[in-house]
Amino acid sequence: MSSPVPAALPTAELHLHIEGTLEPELAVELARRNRVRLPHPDLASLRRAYSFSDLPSFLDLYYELSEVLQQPQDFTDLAEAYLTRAAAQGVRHAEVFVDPQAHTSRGVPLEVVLDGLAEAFRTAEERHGLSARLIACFLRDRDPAEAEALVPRLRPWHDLVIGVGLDSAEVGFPPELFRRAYALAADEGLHRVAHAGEEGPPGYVLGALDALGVERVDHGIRSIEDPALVARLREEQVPLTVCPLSNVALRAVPDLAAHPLRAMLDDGLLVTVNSDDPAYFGGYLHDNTVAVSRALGLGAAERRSLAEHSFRASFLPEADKQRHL
Ligand code: ES4
Ligand code: ZN
Repeated sequence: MSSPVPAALPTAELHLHIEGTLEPELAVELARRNRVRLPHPDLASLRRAYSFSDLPSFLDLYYELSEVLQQPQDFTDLAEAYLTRAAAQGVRHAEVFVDPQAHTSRGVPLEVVLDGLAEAFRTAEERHGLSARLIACFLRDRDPAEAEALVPRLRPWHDLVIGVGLDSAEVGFPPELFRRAYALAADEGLHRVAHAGEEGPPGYVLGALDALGVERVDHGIRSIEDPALVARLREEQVPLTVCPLSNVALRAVPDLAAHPLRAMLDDGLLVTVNSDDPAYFGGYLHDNTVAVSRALGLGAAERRSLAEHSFRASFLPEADKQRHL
């Protein structure tokens, strides 16, 4: 007999790329609406393309499909679909990544992206009972000067965009390249996070902390290879946003049973569970929690800790955190 599926606890989602919520059905619909030719002629062949060997092989498809996003309404529809699904999986607060350069580099203006998303985020509280903000990520495999130029352009949206992040292909693009962009973001009063230690070595996590001054590390799973780093992450209670189904889909870990989440929890780290690119990796937030709990034998007490961690690790004002805890 299989054990019952545990109920979804109220949770904050802290590692979610809005472009990674583009379900194949919506991609096909937007391609038709915007007369964009997809390399995969139908839904069935598109679905077959969702099989990856590593981060770069995933990013090829992720950026290719992002091209169907053209008009403000496309970004609104994308965000509305995500917020609906997230609310159904217990998400009460979301700090959502967006990749502005993935759009501006192909001629879609920044205001199309941010105003389109803002439209959906504005009504998230009343429609879905969840608060949502954005974190604008720099693409680390592009010129750091582009990232530096993006920072002041975010000013008109500071109610919505509360921070900056760093994503895309990791290996070969160390955090130190973005020292100046992060210093500019800090001067603007923006929060700072970065992907580090997903495919890259523990030294990239150290670089994110020391060169970029990040308040939270995205993934960070390879930190466990460096005991001194683990001790520091525990002492400073640096949050790590872990994405189990993503790590398996991109082969950062061989399978969920080998995922370091339990070891990280047992080490006293402030880890949270998140969905990363749920349309590509097989599930939204609660799907991740259920799957990793089964594989690692996490019980109700551990799931409560994960949910509590998520609010502690969020950038919500202290009073709002307390309301959720
Ligand atoms: C990403 Cl899983 C992951 N890693 C790095 N960059 C990304 N962008 C979208 N998903
Ligand atoms: Zn990510």
